[in-house]
Amino acid sequence: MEKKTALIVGITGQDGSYLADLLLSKGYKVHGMLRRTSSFHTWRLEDLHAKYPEHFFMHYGDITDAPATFDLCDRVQPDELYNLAAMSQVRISFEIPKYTIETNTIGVLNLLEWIRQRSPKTKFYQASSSEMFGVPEVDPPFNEKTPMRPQSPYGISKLAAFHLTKMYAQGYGLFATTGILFNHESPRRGENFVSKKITQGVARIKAGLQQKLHLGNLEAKRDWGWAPEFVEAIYRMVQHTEPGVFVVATQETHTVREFVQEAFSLAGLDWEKYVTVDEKYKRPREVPVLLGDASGTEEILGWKAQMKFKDIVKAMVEYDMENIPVQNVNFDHYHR
Ligand code: NAP
Ligand code: G4F
Repeated sequence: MEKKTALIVGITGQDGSYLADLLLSKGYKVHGMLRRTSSFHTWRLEDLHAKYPEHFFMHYGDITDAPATFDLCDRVQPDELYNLAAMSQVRISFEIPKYTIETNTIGVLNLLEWIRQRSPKTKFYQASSSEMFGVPEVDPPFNEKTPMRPQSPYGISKLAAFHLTKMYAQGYGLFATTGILFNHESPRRGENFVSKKITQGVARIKAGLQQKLHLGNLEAKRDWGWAPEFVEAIYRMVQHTEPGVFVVATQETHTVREFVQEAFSLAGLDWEKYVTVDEKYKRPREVPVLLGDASGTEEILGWKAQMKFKDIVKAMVEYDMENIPVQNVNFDHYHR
């Protein structure tokens, strides 16, 4: 049988890199879009060129650049197009709201338009987010039917893209599917998300390279899962017979404080000696609690989260203690 071709937009990020691993292991030809940056940032994909020289290809592009995006998609002709690209940091979205909406909403529209105009058979996946729920008028857990009330430019940009994806599926009969993923972490997590900031901070403090870890709201609760498992759920959505909306969550929630306590205790450190709360890491609007109900996804796709909170923290702390970051993770001091 002819091998399938996938285009992953956002391949250099946490999820994109795990999805590339997964699809390549299944025999896919995988193409990825790479943004031009002044420094190399392909560390998550390091060995893929060597491991899969005939199956792995990278191309420069940017989803906000419609002509270049159309040209790339025309050349690749993907059977499956996975959009994982985003300005994905919620706090920063308050500082660069226009850029956030251009990337997270208009960028998605560019991809959907390419499919509608040029390749209606291409299956499309859009990375939606539990941040879209924001502060709904109902208690958690949140599922596919929960009315959404996003609290950040990021959440709003993702909600617009979510509706566009559904509209293109329903209005034009495209296979445009979307997962509402709750937070998911791994050693490949971006450095300015709270989990990685904590585990890198622990590693540096233990090694004597850093004295303090400055954090924002310790009381926020998140439903934290394991990224490689969540990427498996994405794959199953695209293989399903029809497009839909799928919540992906562990169905457990923990505070940032619990994450901190667990990470420091794994390193034999008393967190209260090192962690300080700094107002500048708080957000103009917070989402105080996220907890998902993924029963619909379990029923339809047979997917259920396996990795538990404590095991996720442990895997991240162990990785960072073995790979001690050179840079101080409090580098985002310039936040106003
Ligand atoms: P991530 O690590 O921040 O990766 C984002 C990716 O998007 C990177 O490859 C980035 O490229 C790329 N990108 C950003 N702007 C772009 C543009 N204009 N054109 C092309 N590529 C662009 O995010 P992640 O954690 O893997 O998450 C993947 C997706 O799922 C994102 O859409 C995120 O919003 C969504 N999501 C994530 C979570 C989570 O907990 N991780 C939960 C729900 C939804 P550079 O490397 O060049 O920056
Ligand atoms: O790790 P975070 O920055 O993740 P957040 O805002 O929940 O967003 C992540 O999950 C979303 C899914 O719900 C994704 F769509 C999104 O792309 C991203 O992956 O913050 C988690 C919590 C927040 O309540 C934040 O206020 O941690 C709190 N926090 C406390 N101190 C901090 C810090 N967050 C960051 N980034 N840095 C801090 O110093």
